[in-house]
Amino acid sequence: TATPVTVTVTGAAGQIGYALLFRIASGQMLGPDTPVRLRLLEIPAGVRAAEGTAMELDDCAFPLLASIDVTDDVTAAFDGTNVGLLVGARPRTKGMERGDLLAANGGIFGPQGAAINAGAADDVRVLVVGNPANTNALIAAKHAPDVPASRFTAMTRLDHNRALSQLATRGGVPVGQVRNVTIWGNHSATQFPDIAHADVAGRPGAELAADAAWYLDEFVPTVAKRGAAIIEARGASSAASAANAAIEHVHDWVLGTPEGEWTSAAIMSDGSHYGVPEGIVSSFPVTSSGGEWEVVEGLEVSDLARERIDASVAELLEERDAVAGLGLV
Ligand code: NAX
Repeated sequence: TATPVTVTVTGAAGQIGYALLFRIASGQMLGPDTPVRLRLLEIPAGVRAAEGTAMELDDCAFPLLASIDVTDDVTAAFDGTNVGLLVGARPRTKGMERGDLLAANGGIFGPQGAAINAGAADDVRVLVVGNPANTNALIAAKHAPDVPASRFTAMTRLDHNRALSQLATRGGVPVGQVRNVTIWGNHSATQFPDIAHADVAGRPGAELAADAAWYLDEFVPTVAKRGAAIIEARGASSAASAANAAIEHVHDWVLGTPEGEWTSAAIMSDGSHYGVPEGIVSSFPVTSSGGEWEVVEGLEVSDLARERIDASVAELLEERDAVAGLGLV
């Protein structure tokens, strides 16, 4: 049998953690032939609840689940880790300024990056889900100088899936027949969900985008503000859909994207794609093969897209400057 893969999940006692862990343990993330060792990292106040989740994981008797450890020790949590899912973060609370939020998260993602640098496996791959995800990923990467920066990513797959779903509804086609939308920029309200190159059951996305009133006044805000709409309806933020997106991000990263299809992921920009400057974690259209993301080249960027991408990138640069000012990167 295959060697188990060590998967560390932070914020394991939270609502995304609860939706995520059972799917990892059942093989949906790394495939039906790969056993997993789970490491659950929580803050001390969350350890007991994480232990409860671990009991439930035991009770599923998943054949692929080789072991479960629960800890509040960041060094132990990342020792030998192959896949790190960084879900736990400090949420913005009432009256909190952006600087406070970035500083609080720097206090989480800096030490986690350092622990990954010190102890993770050579092939470690990290997905940051906890918000502000792009900048938290940047902070973690900067604290892991010995790990290639390409191993630190942030999640825009939920935004991507939201765009696929909204586009399917508009086109009146099953969502399985929609592909190649792109989320550009930051996982925030400034993100640009681009449908110009999409395939909507054989119909070019550009055709639907030509209806600018629908595209810009309905579609784009619906995708970008879907998180708030879920909170409004459910009384709690997206959890199962976020966990699903995390599963798909890591699945595609490790096992590859399907032929002829791309997805969206926020990756470290090297400055050579679509005018996005070096040194920020920004979302691009990407494919994966051999365990490496690659930016899809040669897509035409309209004036509209240029403007929207630049605006989201400007926000990422501001966040980077703010955390640099705080000494976090
Ligand atoms: P919860 O508040 O339910 O759970 C977070 C858990 O993280 C808590 O159990 C907490 O004790 C733990 N935690 C806090 N600091 C920690 C640390 N230093 N080490 C380990 N654990 C720690 O939040 P949940 O709904 O699960 O959301 C988690 C994060 O995902 C939030 O930051 C949220 O904003 C973010 N999201 C990101 C999305 C994306 O698309 N990138 C979408 C969904 C979600 O909003």
